[in-house]
Amino acid sequence: MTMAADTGAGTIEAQPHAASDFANSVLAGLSAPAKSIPCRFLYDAAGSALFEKITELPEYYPTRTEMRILAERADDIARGAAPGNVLIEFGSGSSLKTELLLAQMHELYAYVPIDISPAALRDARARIAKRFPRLKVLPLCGDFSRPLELPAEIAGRPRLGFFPGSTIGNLSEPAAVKLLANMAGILGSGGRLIIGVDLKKDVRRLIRAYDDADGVTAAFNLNLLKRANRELDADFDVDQFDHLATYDDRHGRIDLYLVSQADQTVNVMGQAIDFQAGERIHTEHSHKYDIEGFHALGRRAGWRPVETWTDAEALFSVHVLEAA
Ligand code: SAH
Ligand code: AVI
Repeated sequence: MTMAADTGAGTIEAQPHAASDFANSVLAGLSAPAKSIPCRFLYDAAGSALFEKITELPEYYPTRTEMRILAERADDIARGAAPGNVLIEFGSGSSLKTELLLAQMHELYAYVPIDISPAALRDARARIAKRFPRLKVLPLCGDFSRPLELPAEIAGRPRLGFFPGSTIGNLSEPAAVKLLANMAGILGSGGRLIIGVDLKKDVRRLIRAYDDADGVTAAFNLNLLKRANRELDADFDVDQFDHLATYDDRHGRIDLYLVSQADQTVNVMGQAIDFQAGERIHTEHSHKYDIEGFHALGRRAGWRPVETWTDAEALFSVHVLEAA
């Protein structure tokens, strides 16, 4: 269960079970025949900071393209937020995109950013509170894929959801349908969700976005092993692993891996894990959709597409969905 971590100016801490979730997930994921670590663990304080650097890379088109679409459509989007509504954002990170909407959404009752990264929430809250001093900001630190305990203060208030960044693409299709269906439950019948979705495109362009020339995405991926060393008493030699981004045409997704450069044994919490040279740890899916495919996904989760906007190059899409 996700706990209300903060009301206003209080502290924002990781959930009590976050440490054991990381330990259990790494041990289970590295003991399986095909090794993997869930991508939600990419976002400790260092990972969140590296993600912000990714968003500024010339190769990483999604952030600036979505920002442009949101800036152009902010008036239309804001019309869906009546005075007294609550804006709930899933995987809010820096909340930079949200500022574009908040500037046009007057008299919201509250803004509830939900994120697994306490560091990202702390920075975002400070900035939002400074720019919008009259807005009630109620951050929630936790995993949006698990049951959420929303702040009691927003009970009974109409809600609007915001899920930008194509974070939906980081979930497998069944998990994405489940999450979207949960969001429909949270936002209520007739509730609306504004969601950003990355689109299928030239594979070379996609690969470049996930394997940039400066190695920032590599550092973001490898930080997972550094985090295990910091938090799980592991002894990964990070120089003995390489970042790899591939495109899986059948599933329409980028896959990130960490590839062992040698036969080696790593200790994690006293458990020895063997790697063969060339063996991979899967660390992230990033699904790319076409408009129809995403609408079909939304419908399976109980959502009706209301509006869809893309940029001139059709790199990225922003949708307004309504809970059926
Ligand atoms: N919305 C921002 C950030 C996207 S990065 C943007 O569009 O730029 C993805 C964000 O989702 C990160 O801040 C990460 O910490 C958060 N996140 C990833 N998995 C999560 C999970 N399972 N539960 C809650 N937050 C999660
Ligand atoms: C947050 N998420 C949508 C990013 C993506 O594009 O899949 C995470 C990321 N991974 C590597 N670069 C960016």
